[in-house]
Parts: sequence; C-alpha cells; structure tokens
Amino acid sequence: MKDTQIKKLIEAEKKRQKNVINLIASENYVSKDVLEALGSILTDKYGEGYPGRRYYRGTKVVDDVESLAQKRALELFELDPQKWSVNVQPLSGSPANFAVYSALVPVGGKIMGMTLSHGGHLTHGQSVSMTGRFWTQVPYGVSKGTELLDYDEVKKIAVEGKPNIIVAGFTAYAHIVDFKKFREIADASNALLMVDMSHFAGLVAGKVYPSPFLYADIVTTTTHKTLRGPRSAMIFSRIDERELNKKIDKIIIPGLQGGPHFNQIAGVAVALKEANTPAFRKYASQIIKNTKALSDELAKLGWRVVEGGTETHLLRIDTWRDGKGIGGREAADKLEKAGIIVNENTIPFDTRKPMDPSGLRLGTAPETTRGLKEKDFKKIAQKIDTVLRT
Ligand code: DSN
Repeated sequence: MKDTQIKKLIEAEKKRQKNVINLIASENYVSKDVLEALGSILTDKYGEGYPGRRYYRGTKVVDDVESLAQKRALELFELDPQKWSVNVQPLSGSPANFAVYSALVPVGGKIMGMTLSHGGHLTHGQSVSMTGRFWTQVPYGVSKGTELLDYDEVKKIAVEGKPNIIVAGFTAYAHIVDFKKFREIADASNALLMVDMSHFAGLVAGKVYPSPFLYADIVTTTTHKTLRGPRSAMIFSRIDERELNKKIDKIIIPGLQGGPHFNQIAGVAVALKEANTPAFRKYASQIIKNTKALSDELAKLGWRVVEGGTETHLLRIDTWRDGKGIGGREAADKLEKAGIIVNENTIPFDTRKPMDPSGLRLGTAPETTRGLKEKDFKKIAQKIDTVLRT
C-alpha cells in the first residue's frame, strides 16, 4: 500500500486486535476469503436495481454475485424460495430496520420494541432514533424479578398499544426467545411480526438457537456478529398476497439507498457458504458452551449475572450492585487497561445513565473464532474478577 499513513493505522489495529481478549458481543473475525471479497474490484461497479433489472449496463457479473448471495442466504436458513424472499442490499442493521418500517408502517404508526435498557436496540423505536421520530414506540421490557420476558405482560401491552409491527430481537437479552408466543401476540394485536436476529443469526445458522422463520413475517439481520461475515445486513420477508417483499425491495432502492455495495455482498455470500458447514455448527455450539462457562465462573466469583444466566453468546453482569461496586464505564476502562475489551451496558431497571450504566455486556463469539474453549473462558472470568476488584 502506497498510503503509509493508512497502512500504519491498519497495522496498528491488527496489532491491537491480536493483543487483546475481545469480548464485544457484536464483533467477530472474518475469514481471509471474506476479506478478499471485500477488498475486490467488485467495489468499482454501480448497479442500482436488482439482478436482471438494473439502471446500469455491464451488470451480468454483479447480478450473479447478488443472486448467489440470495440463494445462499435462503439455503442457510432452510427457506423455500417460493415462500421467502431476501434482500441483501441493506448497508447495515440500522438502515435495514429503518427500511422495513418505511416500507410497512405508515408514518405516525406504532413500533412495539423492547426498551433499550432492558436489552432492545435504538432502531426498535427509541425516541433518540429516527425510528422513534417517524413512528411511536410501544415499549415492552422484562419482568423486574426474573429480568426475563413475561409473555402475558408483552401480550397485554400489545393488545392495549395496538402496534403496527412488533419487533422481537435484542442486543443484550441473553435468553432464548419464544417466537411462537410472539406470533400469538402479533395475531392477538393484529400486528406484523418482525424478528431482528442480528445478534443470534449465527446461532440460528448453527442450529443452537430456534429459527424465527416458522413464525415471523419479516426477519432482519446484520451479517457480522455471530454470523461472522462482513459488516452488512439482510431483510427476509414472506412472499404472499401482502407483497411485503415487493414493498421492501422498493424502499431499499429507489426509496432509501443507491447502488448496492457488491464487494460487501460478495463477502456476505462467502460468509453464508462458510456458515453452512459442519465446522460452523461446531463453532456455534462452542460459543454456547463458552458463554455458559464464563457466566458460571463469574457467578461463582460473586458477580450478579443479569437474567440469572445465559443461553446465547452474551451475558451482562451488574458491576454497580446498588452502589457497592463500580459503574460500567469505570469497569470497562479498567478491563481495557488489562487487555480485555468489553462494552459498558445498561441493565434492566438501571438507575444510572446509558453513558455510564450499571453493567457490562460480554460476548464469546470473537474469541471462540480464535479457538478458545471453556477452560480459557473460566480463566478470563477469573482475570475479570481480579481486575475489577483491584
Ligand atoms: N452495535 C450493535 C451492538 O453492539 O449490539 C448494535 O447496533
């Protein structure tokens, strides 16, 4: 690379990544093949539109790239192409969710999503997100005692709140979600059901987390978390008389985006192929074992694990403990100095602010990619304990 400044920065980041224990729940490490696709000349091509119907010429090759990504996405999640459609053009998760609401919820309508501090996401209708400005959030959360979803309570909120769309899918909720119950709730309140599986897509692909596709109308996902692809997103929608897929395609282009990023789409296609292998299924099941080992050891060392444990790739611990411990920001800073990278995170019913909340979120997907096992995560828990107590 001739640009020595950027080259140096890339090298510095490479070194940083090598030297830390990465417990960021939304990150992962892609394969060399994914990187190669991302760094390919596919980045040079414009092709607004969809395979076979573009506004540009010279698109035969990129048509094939996009069609292959779509085919692999449907295959990975065992979806019938007559019944499900997938749009692989969203640039990332937030634009994907924004596109779904733009396509299917009238401005001023209602999005029912989990409150951020309980484990939801900004784009599930939070007031500081544009999804909370164009639409109104009907918030739901977890129960105070268990910190778990109470489906009867969620149903009550839905029936009273009359949302246009219900979003199931979270950035910090550590337990398996009952999608069948969410379907019943959506039917009882006459709402669409959208599952945002960004965090657990790789776990669904690896068959260690239930598939939402039996019950959802729309499924959105990023591709770079547990799915271990490049930064991008996909929107799956059911093909039926409601024409959800056609409305979503139309909103992505010409509604919201311009030319697709074909290098990124090629990277997604590579990752989808990698995820459809026994090796990836083994990886997904190791993630679950590792998170459990981390959670159990932290609990043994006296840390309060939010929700009482985990069934996924992530967990949260309460570091503040009603003022007896330290705030999440201070805890994350201390760990970073010791070479452990995490993010501070709100916990349900948090009494502190999002910028300095009461807890930490820890995820095991990146270090599982690097080959760590249960015994390693037990040691990581011990190191976290030592750092936070000194
Ligand atoms: N930033 C992602 C996460 O960390 O969960 C969500 O956008």
